[in-house]
Amino acid sequence: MSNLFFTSALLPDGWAENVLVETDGRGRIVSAMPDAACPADAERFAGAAVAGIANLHSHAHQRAIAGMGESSGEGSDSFWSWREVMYRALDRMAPEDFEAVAAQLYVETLKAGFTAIAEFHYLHHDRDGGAYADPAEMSHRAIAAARTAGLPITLLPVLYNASGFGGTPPTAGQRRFIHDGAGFDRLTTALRHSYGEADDVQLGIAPHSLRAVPDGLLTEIVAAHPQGPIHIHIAEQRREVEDCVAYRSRRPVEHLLDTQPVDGRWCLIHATHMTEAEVAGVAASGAIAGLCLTTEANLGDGFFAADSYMAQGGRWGIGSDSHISVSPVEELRWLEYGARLTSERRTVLAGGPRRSTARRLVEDAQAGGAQATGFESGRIAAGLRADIVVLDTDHPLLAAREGDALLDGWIFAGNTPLVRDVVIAGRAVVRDRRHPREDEIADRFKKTLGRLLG
Ligand code: NGQ
Ligand code: ZN
Repeated sequence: MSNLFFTSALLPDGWAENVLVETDGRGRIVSAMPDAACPADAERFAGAAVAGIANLHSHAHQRAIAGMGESSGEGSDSFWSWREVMYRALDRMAPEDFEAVAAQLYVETLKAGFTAIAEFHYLHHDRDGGAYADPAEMSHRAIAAARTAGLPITLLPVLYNASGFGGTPPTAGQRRFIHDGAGFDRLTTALRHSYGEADDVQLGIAPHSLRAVPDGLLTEIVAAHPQGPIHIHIAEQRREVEDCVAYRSRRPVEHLLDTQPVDGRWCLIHATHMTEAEVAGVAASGAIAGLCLTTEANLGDGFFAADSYMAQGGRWGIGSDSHISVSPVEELRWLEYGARLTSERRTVLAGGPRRSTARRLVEDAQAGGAQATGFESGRIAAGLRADIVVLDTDHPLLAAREGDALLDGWIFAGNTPLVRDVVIAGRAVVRDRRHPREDEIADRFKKTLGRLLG
């Protein structure tokens, strides 16, 4: 049992002051009482508390190459050539290197105000493509890194089986990713055995894409995993949409909706290229659209039909994917700005007159992130996890703001990170913008990159 006291907090029915949050031994909220006195034994946070947002799409290993594919004419001019740069960086990455990179990323993730991460994990095998003595070695490393940082993790072991539609064989650069159905089943069984009961770990599955998983195999693994989130990359680049149409005479989202039981367990990553009928189909399915604005911008993917999808009640969340940027502010700001730039209007995603744009974006991303990760979180309410971020209301960027104006200031104004404290399962893991292990973790990360890339 522990008590947390926030001078202001966004509760499910609105802003409240002097909120006392009681948590139980597992870090769940027992009660959230406004207008309370601060008991002597409570941990006090001066600032605006909001439920954390889950980062619903991560490839942790790509943190090692953030910003490295930005020179023209060096093989990094398209999504597909960027992918070759990324594959090459994996040639030398050993398990301890991966863990060091992931730990750095996960500390950055927490400090930015994300309170969980879904790791879409496909770096399974040794450098020569052979299985490790423990085939779950790299999955254990991801979870160890998340535990070092104190970040709840949804591990999504990826099934990667082919390099393109029609089951074309994997390329040499993909050798560390590949499983058949039986190997994938052994991995997910081992992970369930190790982490099935853990409070800080959720397990799901991730068929990599319709390109990388033939239809029959996709149907098999969906049937074999009746619980937990299912994430898939769906329609990021026009070329993959064209390849899908050439192979199946159908677009990827259309094909998925027709052939799989897409519902609230599913998260469609990069539902970038959709027709209006596909937008309506995904919105009606209850699935989450996993939006990764900064990566999609960085890789030149295209812009998601946010206005239409949200107007139809579509559910969505955000992820930092390649980690070119790790910030809910940037993801949400780019989402609204993309909608403004393409529609030539303002407050496009506010959801109606006289509403705060950031309030709408933050609340949708909280709910979508919770659904996509499987963690019971996303609101400061009894029964849910006490995963909470506190905004620094003393900062000049938030001066004279209250209520929703604080969220609008956080998401749209300036470039200073305004998340001051982060609470995970009722305990502060970031205090005054510092993580207690950040120096040690950053040192290890820098040494690792020196070895990998030097
Ligand atoms: C990935 N990343 O799996 O890391 C992909 C690139 C692919 C993004 N799609 C590789 N952003 O899709 O084949
Ligand atoms: Zn991805």
